Amino acid sequence: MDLTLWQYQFRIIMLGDSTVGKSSMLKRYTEDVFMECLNQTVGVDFYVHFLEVEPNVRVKLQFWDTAGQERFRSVTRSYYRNSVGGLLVFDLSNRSTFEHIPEWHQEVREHVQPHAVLFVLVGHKSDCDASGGGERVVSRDEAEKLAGRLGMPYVEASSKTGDNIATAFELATRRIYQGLLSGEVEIRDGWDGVKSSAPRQQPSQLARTAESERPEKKCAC
Ligand SMILES: Nc1nc2c(ncn2[C@@H]2O[C@H](COP(=O)(O)OP(=O)(O)OP(=O)(O)O)[C@@H](O)[C@H]2O)c(=O)[nH]1
Ligand SMILES: [Mg+2]
Repeated sequence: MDLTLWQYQFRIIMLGDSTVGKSSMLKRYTEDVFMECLNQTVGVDFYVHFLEVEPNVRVKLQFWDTAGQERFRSVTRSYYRNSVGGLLVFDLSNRSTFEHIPEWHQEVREHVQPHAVLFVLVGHKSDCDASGGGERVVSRDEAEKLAGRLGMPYVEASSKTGDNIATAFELATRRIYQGLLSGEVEIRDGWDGVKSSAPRQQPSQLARTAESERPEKKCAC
């Protein structure tokens, strides 16, 4: 099977303060590597991964890895509008990165309205207590409460150990896919958040069609 074939393409943005580990999460997910010393992202980087969300439905995930540093904000802002999903990442051992999450969320909302980006909140560096690299200063309970208030799921993960990294990305992907099936997410002209290889067939119709009626045609990237 050609691994570059896909039925849908989702654009997903990584957001959160500098050093929370956004690039490390993507390196772990797409290359299965972890680096103690990683250059800070300059502007925006780009990663690709493929995921089968159900049998014969393959999604190409395009990730925009944004720089958390404030001086790049005008560049990273221009990527909000064409993202269908996002991971809002904070560092479990750095309280201010958690406190900034509502600001990141609000900033995106302002730029994409009247549409929405489907987010997952990630408490990252969950290894921090065990590895001695720093102590956890944000409890699971308060992070779950914030996620609930912002209307998004919450997951704790570590790029260092690999724990829950795939879960975090798959949660985001499945949330978008479910949104497509339910009609919450719609493919719009002039918007690159979601692309389909069968553009005339509405994804919400797909949910109602029998298995045999799913689009057979696949598209290369
Ligand atoms: N203990 C621990 N350290 C991590 C983890 N993930 C990343 N780090 C470290 O955190 C530092 C910052 O990671 P990056 O992935 O560059 O952070 P970033 O969010 O991409 O930062 P910007 O590009 O500046 O926005 C690096 O030194 C990593 O080695 C993790 O899961 N556990
Ligand atoms: Mg980075």
